[in-house]
Parts: sequence; C-alpha cells; structure tokens
Amino acid sequence: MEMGFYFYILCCSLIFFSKDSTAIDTISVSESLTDGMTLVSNDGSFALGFFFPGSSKSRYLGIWYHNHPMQTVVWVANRITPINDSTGVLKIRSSGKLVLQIQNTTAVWSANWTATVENPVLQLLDSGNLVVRDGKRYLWQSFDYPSDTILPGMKIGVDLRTGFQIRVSAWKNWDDPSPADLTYGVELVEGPEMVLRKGSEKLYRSGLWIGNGFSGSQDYRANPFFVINFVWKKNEVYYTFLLKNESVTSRLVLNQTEGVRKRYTWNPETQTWNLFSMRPSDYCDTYGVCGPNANCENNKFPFCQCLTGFTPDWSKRSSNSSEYPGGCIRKSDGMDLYIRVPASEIELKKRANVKLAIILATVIAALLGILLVVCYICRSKRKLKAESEGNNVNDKESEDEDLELAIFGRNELFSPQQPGFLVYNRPFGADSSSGNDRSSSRNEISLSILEAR
Ligand SMILES: *[C@@H]1O[C@H](CO)[C@@H](O)[C@H](O)[C@H]1NC(C)=O
Ligand SMILES: *[C@@H]1O[C@H](CO)[C@@H](O)[C@H](O)[C@H]1NC(C)=O
Ligand SMILES: *[C@@H]1O[C@H](CO)[C@@H](O)[C@H](O)[C@H]1NC(C)=O
Ligand SMILES: *[C@@H]1O[C@H](CO)[C@@H](O)[C@H](O)[C@H]1NC(C)=O
Ligand SMILES: *[C@@H]1O[C@H](CO)[C@@H](O)[C@H](O)[C@H]1NC(C)=O
Ligand SMILES: CC(=O)N[C@H]1CO[C@H](CO)[C@@H](O)[C@@H]1O
Repeated sequence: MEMGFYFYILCCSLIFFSKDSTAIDTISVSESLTDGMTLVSNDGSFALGFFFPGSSKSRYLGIWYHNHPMQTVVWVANRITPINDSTGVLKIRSSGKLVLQIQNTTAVWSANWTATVENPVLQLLDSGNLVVRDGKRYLWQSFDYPSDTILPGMKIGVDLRTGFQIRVSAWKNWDDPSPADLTYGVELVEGPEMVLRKGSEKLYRSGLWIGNGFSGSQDYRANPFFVINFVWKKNEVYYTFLLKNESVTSRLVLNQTEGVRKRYTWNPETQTWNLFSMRPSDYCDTYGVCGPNANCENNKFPFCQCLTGFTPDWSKRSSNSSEYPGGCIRKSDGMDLYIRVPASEIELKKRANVKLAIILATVIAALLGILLVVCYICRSKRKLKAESEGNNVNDKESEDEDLELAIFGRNELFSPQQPGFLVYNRPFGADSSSGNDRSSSRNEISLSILEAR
C-alpha cells in the first residue's frame, strides 16, 4: 500500500519535472523571445535561445539539443553579427518578418519573404527546424539556411528551377560561428554528388549515387542508425538522411580546423556523441590526391599507384614528398595493336551476304595469327636490342599489357570505294583520326577490315 503510494508520487513528480512547465514551442505576433528565455520543441528535443559559443563573450541566437548534458549548437541565426549585451530580442512581425533586435531598435538579423500572411507564428519543431507558419503553410524555415550541421530530415541540395542552393558551412572556430570557407553540398558537374570544399579546392567527393549509397562511401549501407536518401527530380536534387531509431539521433557537422566533415551518433546510455565517420577519412579520400592516371590505395605504399602502362611523372613531383608524384604519364615504350572493324556495316549487310561474314571471320583469324607472329618477332627483336643496350627489361607485366587488342565498333577511316581489305602499318604520329585520349609516343598498328559493297 505504502509502496504504491510512493510509486504514485514518484511517477507524478517524474511527469511534472519531465514536462518543463514553462516550456513553449511557439511565439505569435504580440510575443517575443528575450535573452534568458528559451523556446523548447514540443517533445523536448531542441531549444532555441541565446548562447555564448566557446569562450566568447558575444551572444548569438541559436538552436541546440535541449536534453543533452553538453550544449551542442546545431543552428545559429546571427552568425556574422554577434550581440554584445543582453538586450537581444527575437520578434515576429505581423507581416511574418522575423527580426532579431538589440537595444529595442537595431536589427542584427532578419528573415523575410514576399508572401502575404494572416496570422503568422514562429514555432520550433521536434526536428530542430524553426519555422514561421501561417496556419499549416510554412513561410520560412531554418532548415533552408543551415549553419554547420545537417540534422535528420534536412534537405541539402539545389532547387533546379530557381538555382537556390542549400549548403552547410563550418564555423570559423570554436568561439566564432561566422561562416568559414569549408562548405559541403550537392554539386552537379559530373552528375550530382556531395562535395566538400575548402574555398574553391575540392577536399572530398562522395561519388555518384548508386541507389542505396554513394559509390565513394559504400560503408554506409548497412548501418543501424540512419538511411541516406538522395533525390534527383526535375525540380530539385537533394541529400537527406532519416533516423532508424529516433532515440539514437545523428548529425553531420563540418570542422574548419580539421578540414573534415564528421558524422556523430548519439549514445543514449553514456549521454555522449560517438564519432561514426569522417570525410576525408584517410589519405586516399582526398580528392585528386594522386594526380592523373593514378589510383590511390590505402593499403599500398606509396598510396599512389600508377595505372598499368603508366609511370610516375617525376617532373610534377610535389615539393614535399618524393613518394607522391604529380600523377603518372604513359610509358614511352611499347606497342598497341588495333583492329578497326566497321561492325555496324557488317550487321546491316549480314542478311545479304552470310558467306562473306564467314569469310571475314576466317580472314580476321588468319590476320590475327599473322599479326601475333609479327608482334612476337618485333618484341623478341626489341628485347634483344634492349638487352644488348643494357636497358631494364624486367618489366614483364606491363609488357604483356602492352599487347592490347582493341576492337572499335565505329569506322573512323575513309569509306571504301571498292571491295577489299586494307591492312596498313604506320607510326602513330601520322594518324590524326585516332582518339585524342591516346596521345602518346607509342607506335600503333592499325588494321582496317573493309567490306564489299
Ligand atoms: C560588438 O562589439 C564589437 C567590438 O566592440 C563591434 O565591432 C560590433 O559591432 C558590436 N556588435 C554589435 C551588434 O553591436
Ligand atoms: C522598447 O520599445 C517599446 C515600444 O517602443 C517600449 O514600450 C519598451 O519600453 C522599450 N524597451 C526598452 C528596454 O527600451
Ligand atoms: C574542430 O576540431 C578541433 C580539433 O579536434 C576542436 O578543437 C574544435 O573545437 C572543433 N571545432 C568546432 C567548431 O567544433
Ligand atoms: C531505440 O534505441 C533505444 C536506445 O538504444 C533502445 O532502447 C530501443 O529499443 C530502440 N528502439 C528500437 C525500435 O529499436
Ligand atoms: C607539406 O607538408 C607540410 C607538413 O607535412 C604540410 O603542412 C604542407 O601543407 C605540405 N605542403 C604541400 C604543398 O603539400
Ligand atoms: C532573407 C531575406 O530575404 N532578407 C531580406 C529581407 O528584407 C530586407 C530589406 O527588404 C533585405 O535586405 C533582405 O535581404
């Protein structure tokens, strides 16, 4: 009986204390939010109020997690206009305009729009989104003007009709929330992807979206905390993420000092943030770190490995290190073998002359055989020559790769005037019809098979 009574008292007091009796999540036109007051979202997740960042004496209006032991600010209104005293007041005008004033007059920050409004209110939602709404219509939301943090449900992207971009930008430092040059957002250049920039320099790119993750960060796919979504529609392209379990929240934040984008997940048991991921996470995540024609491989040393057939470009070596040259260039020795087949024409006339196709196949096989023999002889000669000159010939692997058989489906050569086959052999430099991507000093044997008209 007594136990029951105490249990009842305990429950009542828990309910009483857990519901902050003064907590409000909405202010209307006649009300205001002064320094010292907070607006708390309905479920108690987030608070809006004035705060001092780090050891700074300046005050800012911001949003932070309400129930966390340490204040983690996720949004700042007056990022570039700090307030020096405690006279800051946030008001919503009858026009719907949001103003942050000091000393009753000077506006240090405002948010406005052109739509006409009837009864606007300011509300802090459970998601951490501060909205001005007129009935059910949202006129303005802080999620459209993020600071350094991406919260679940926030859309980071581009409105393709207006060009309006939503990007996050890091705080200058722990004491100063003004925007630094480290930014993160969607970029559309090579297909939409997430790009982290320091000024104009690309530090990290996610790779393209491949349905359930980005090609550059596949480790995200099967995590227990959140799902990432990347939406590319006619009108908009954006990145967002949603929580799998609301009590295990997650946030993405930029850090200017470290030049990284970090993801944290909340640990409700220890009441601390756990670092989930960091980009760039290692040497190879840094965009373009190896220069052209090279792969970055974290488990190799040096990290930068030239593609097969390429050699380090020592002329562009970084002044810092001999290990990571400024990319790779094509090896100057070697030989390519190309067989150009006007496949479309063969396809078109197949019905007309099946016999010819059979003959062609036979002839191709025969020519291939001859060419292989020729190549073998050439290579043997080259080897002999190299050996006699004392050159390094133990590069067996790349030599094997040099014997490429590339069959081109398009006819880049002149149109045949009469039936027959044409085989010709000439130095690479003499051919202007060859693809520009093959600019090298290699010799090229082109074999063109032309068909009867
Ligand atoms: C706060 O003080 C700094 C330095 O004294 C000044 O530059 C700045 O304009 C002041 N800000 C406001 C909002 O008065
Ligand atoms: C601010 O202005 C209002 C009306 O203009 C006035 O009633 C109020 O006393 C002023 N407050 C301060 C602190 O000056
Ligand atoms: C960025 O990281 C540094 C080093 O870990 C830390 O001291 C600093 O507080 C971080 N900056 C912000 C704005 O959190
Ligand atoms: C959500 O996380 C909390 C805390 O870790 C856990 O107690 C709860 O069971 C989880 N809920 C679901 C549906 O997984
Ligand atoms: C050279 O190395 C130093 C120290 O490792 C680093 O701070 C600097 O940014 C590097 N410079 C270049 C051009 O890579
Ligand atoms: C966010 C926004 O649109 N702010 C505008 C509010 O109105 C003032 C004055 O008309 C503009 O200067 C702001 O750019």
